[in-house]
Amino acid sequence: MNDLSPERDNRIANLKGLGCSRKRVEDVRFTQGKGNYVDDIKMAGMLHGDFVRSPYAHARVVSINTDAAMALDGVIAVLTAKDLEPLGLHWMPTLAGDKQMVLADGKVLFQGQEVAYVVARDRYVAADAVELVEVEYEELPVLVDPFMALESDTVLREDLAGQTSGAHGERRHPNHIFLWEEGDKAATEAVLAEAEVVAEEMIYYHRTHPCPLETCGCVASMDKVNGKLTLYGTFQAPHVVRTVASLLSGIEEHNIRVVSPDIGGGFGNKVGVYPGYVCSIVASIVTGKPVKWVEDRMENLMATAFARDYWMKGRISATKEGKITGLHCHVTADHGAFDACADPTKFPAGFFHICTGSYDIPVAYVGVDGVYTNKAPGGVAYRCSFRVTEAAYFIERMIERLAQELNMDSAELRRINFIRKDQFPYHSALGWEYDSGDYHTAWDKALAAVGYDTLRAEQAERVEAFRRGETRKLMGIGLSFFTEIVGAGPVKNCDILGMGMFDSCEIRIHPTGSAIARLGTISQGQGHATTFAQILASEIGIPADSITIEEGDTDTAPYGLGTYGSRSTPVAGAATALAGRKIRAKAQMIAAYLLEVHDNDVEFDVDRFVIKGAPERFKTMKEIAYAAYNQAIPGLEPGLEAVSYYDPPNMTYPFGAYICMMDVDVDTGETEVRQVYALDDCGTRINPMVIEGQVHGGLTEAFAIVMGQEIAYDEMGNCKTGTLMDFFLPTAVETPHYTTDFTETPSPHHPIGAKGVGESPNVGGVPMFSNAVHDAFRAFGLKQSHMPHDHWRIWRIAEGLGLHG
Ligand code: MCN
Ligand code: CUM
Repeated sequence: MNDLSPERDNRIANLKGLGCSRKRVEDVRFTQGKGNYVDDIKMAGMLHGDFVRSPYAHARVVSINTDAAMALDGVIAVLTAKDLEPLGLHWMPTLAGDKQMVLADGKVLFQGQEVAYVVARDRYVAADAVELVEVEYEELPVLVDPFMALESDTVLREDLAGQTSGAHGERRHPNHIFLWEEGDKAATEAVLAEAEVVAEEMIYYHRTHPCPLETCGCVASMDKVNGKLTLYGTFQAPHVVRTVASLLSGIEEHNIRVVSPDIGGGFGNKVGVYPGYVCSIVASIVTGKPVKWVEDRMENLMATAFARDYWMKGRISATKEGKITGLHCHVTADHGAFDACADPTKFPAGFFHICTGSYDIPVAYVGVDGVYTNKAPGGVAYRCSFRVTEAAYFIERMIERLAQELNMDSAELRRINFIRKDQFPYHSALGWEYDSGDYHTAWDKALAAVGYDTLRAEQAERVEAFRRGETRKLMGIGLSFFTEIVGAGPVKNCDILGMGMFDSCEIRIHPTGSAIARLGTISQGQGHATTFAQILASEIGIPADSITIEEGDTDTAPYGLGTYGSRSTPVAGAATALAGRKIRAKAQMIAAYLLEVHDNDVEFDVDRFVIKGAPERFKTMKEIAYAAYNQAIPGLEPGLEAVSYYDPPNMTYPFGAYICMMDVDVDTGETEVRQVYALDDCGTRINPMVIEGQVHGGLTEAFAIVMGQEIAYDEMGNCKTGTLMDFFLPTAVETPHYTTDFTETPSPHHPIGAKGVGESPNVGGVPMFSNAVHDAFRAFGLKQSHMPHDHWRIWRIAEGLGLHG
């Protein structure tokens, strides 16, 4: 029999387990237009909701007249704050410990704010009725600049009048939300005061937006007979939505079913709770009919979770030889009208205090002031790992600035300051414990791969040629080395609205040896159905092709905190491996019984248990699965299933070395990215092809952010970038070509050594592209220019440096 069985290598290949570039199983339906997105959901008698939104950024709502709208044929209801108030639902809690208006209560605080909710027979009637709602506004002074907001007499949040403290401590001004500090301020100041060299810079990471192709939406369906509420929606964290919906509505949690169907990209935009969800639930409860709400593109860009908007003032010090001695950072964080950032509760600035980056910095301090302005709320979202993108941009710009002050090569400056391999686990000055890393190896590999010295020589020649008047194009080399922090998080210090940030996996093996596994996470395009089956395949010896992965239905999936912060692999992935090991432990007992030996006399081998020393005697997992259902095994229950809830002991710290080369036309401001090299280390790699796809996507988003994407406001608080005409979303035409590479430094605490990767390319990509632009002008003295580096702004840099003659 053994002779007929495939070779061990074939058996391993057959599993399509860890390390296999298995094709994405979900693409079969996606590429054929057979996905099932929220807007594909159609229910009998379904009604449609649409919002009346504020044209003003700050105004008092004098009156709302809904008569004409109600008179329109097909309009069922028009909800205003007055209707929600008796239910206590005209305001809702935010993830950041603040509260947010569901519908305008007395005034509006940003353009596009929800004022009234129209429910109608179809989407078209709803849109027409929105036009018929008459709202009288009285304009108020607008604050779009966070620095001015902190000086102004204009109070934005009248509901907080007189409250001198909020969810994160003291508020020193009516428009101030919190001051959050980490590190040793006095020691840092002392080091800076005595330093041989200091670089000082204000670095702005502009406001941008995740802009998933599918906008946010939901269908709420209240079954009044059975008292059950079903909510389909674009939720990155369906269980949390269920808990919040229960707490807000008073409906018991077992009577609420939240389903995230296919999601067309999340990127953090779909973590928060939006007024549309609350209004749709209320409308369904009131009408007894299913109610659908799906945003259009303008609504998505103008009113749902933005990203960044961090003003980061930095000072970094070093010895004359370039050894960094201290880092000081103060951030003015523009949170918009409500503090609706999606962060673990205890971290109002997310994990921004990873801003010491990949460097061994002995002493550091960071302080973040959160500020209210007349802009859309949200914050954090957009492939960010909770403000790590801001942190990485900050430190990687500061490194470049320091290199300038030292008149030193910035690749070398990085090298002499990297945390060394033997320093891991490394304790950073701002309180993190980096699990593992080997930065020097990654950096050397990257520099060699791009031919760094040759590039620098070419660049120097170009500068000379430019000075001689032989070319109008400069060349920038963009360097970036990042350390990510993903896998939130240990329950001891990470929670969302009080729910500890564990995650889960439940596995059920069927009698014929195939399986279903359900997880507390939810894919939005990351390929979980493909990759989680691979983890299991290697753990339990059942081919990935025989394992269904199901996520997103709270009636069936075990409780989990969802997918964001690249936490799925570090947390749910670990739960999957451990649930698999429970299956294997029981399978071992079954195998031993079948083989009539002691449990300890059998061992797992790829897809079977063999007798130690006699591998020709074995039971395959398929045979074991069947036995679990048809044999009476003394001391064992029938069946083969397991569940694991995993509380990670620490985050994981992926890292990477990114380098790009860019030509910059001094006269037109146009740029051309000639080469991008991205080396990622995300520990054990589950699916190299999926990882590459994640890196390509994240780099493209980074490219977009750096080269043109922004949510811009005028001084009246009008959002100037509410359409894809104005908001840069790169297509294949603009997107550069990427070369990816890797090193593999496993996480010591993760069951399979895997770290997250989904957000890394954005974290590392933004400093890379921006540093390239800055580097092109370094020879001419450019210190700092704010993103986005669109053609106009680059032209202005050249103009400012006197390069236009
Ligand atoms: N992976 C792997 N080996 C590793 C690490 C990850 O094969 N060592 C695989 C995973 O199995 C998974 C994918 O890479 O299929 C991403 O894993 P992970 O880094 O754990 O991230 P999450 O699954 O938690 O996804 C979240 C992350 C975030 S926070 C944003 S934002 C983002 C991103 O994923 N949004 C995305 N990538 C996205 N990709 C798509 N297509 N759509 C989005 O909305
Ligand atoms: Cu911050 S964007 Mo992702 O965490 O969903």
